[in-house]
Amino acid sequence: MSENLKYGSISSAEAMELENKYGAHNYHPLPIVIAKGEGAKVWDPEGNEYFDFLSAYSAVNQGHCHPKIINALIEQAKTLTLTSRAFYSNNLGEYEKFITEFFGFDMVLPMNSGAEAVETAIKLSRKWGYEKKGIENGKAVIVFAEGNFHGRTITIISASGDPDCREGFGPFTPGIHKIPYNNAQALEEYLSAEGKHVAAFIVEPIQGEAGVFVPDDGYLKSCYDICKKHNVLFVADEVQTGVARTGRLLACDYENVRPDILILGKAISGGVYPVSAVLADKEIMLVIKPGQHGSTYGGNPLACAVAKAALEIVKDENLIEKAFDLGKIFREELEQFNHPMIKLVRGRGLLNAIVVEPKDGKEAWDVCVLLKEAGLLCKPTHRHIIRFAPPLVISEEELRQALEIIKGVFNAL
Ligand code: IF1
Repeated sequence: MSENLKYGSISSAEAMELENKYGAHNYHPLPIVIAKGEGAKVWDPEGNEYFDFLSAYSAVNQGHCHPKIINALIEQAKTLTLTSRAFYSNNLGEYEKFITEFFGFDMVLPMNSGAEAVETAIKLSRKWGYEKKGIENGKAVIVFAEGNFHGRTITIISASGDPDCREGFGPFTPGIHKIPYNNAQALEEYLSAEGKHVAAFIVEPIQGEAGVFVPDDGYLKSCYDICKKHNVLFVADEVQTGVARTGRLLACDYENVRPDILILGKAISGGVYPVSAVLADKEIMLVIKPGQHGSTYGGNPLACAVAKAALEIVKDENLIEKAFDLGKIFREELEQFNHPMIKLVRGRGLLNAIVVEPKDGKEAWDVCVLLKEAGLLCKPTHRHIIRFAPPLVISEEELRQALEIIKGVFNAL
């Protein structure tokens, strides 16, 4: 049975059968089993090699199993893993100093998943709204953009417009208002009318789930200015776009916008451990007092060691510049390729998507299956969009090889 296996002890077919039989069916994965990863590549149990053009939804920016992060994990794991926040640990403060200086904020509130960090930002915004802005008790509103994706909790899906995310999960959290994305006028109109109840506007600088939707230049800056005018917090969810992915440290940097609250997750740990963070200055962060919010694992010693190493790599290996330069090559090559099934190429840095024009019944999902067979992994979103987000450590040579695979698949269609 295991004779043909290169990695692990079960075959791809067996692994898929086990997940299907014993795991909840809350995902519909591409039929590929990953058994090993290194840099921009992954391998299945049988030893077939693939380029990873999903990077666990931009968590693995630093590449799979980056030795510096893995060493930090191992060293810390041998020493101390969890204290809870009932006590101090000897590396939390050091990490907090590091990450706040790295992103330029006074303070951080450490959590684990992206959704938890978004929840944290919502709670922080509401509390700020009552205590600092003077919103009438129980009346705080948070504004979200249509087409958003911020995670899976009840409150977060209350802000979603996606029926798959919402249906069957009500009743929903009140105090949420949705406006169209990429429309600063809509924000101005709503805040002009209702601004005195509004604590925050929470927005993705580029909408990931919506299909890597890049707003018009100036949108974020306009929204920021409108928020300032109405004393509303501008909150950026950079869980997916942050940490060099878009060719800047933060996607908000493209418009020189410094959010009042910054939400980070995914790549702050390089895909090694669930680490998320909410950053803000003191006047905002200190509205949360002891006992009012937290998490058993948030800010644990392993998380701190891993995240510090992962962020150091961003600087050490010039991942911001790499994402910017390679992203340009990627989009230019696909635009010049000029294939009738590729309607549009869009994105920033190494967060890109193509809009697929279906042909002979072949849709984005079918293209992804063919890409997988040709040695490149990616995932469709919204039926006609394919997202391409390789680890930022990918070399130019590897990127060009990947482009050949993509072009080959489209040419064969
Ligand atoms: C899944 C999408 C990506 C996020 C932003 C918060 C979170 C996410 C901007 C929550 C998570 C994920 C999770 C993943 C699919 C995925 C995704 F396609 F749904 F939109 F990345 F593009 N804010 N994004 O993108 O973070 O709690 O998951 O750590 O499987 O649901 P989390």
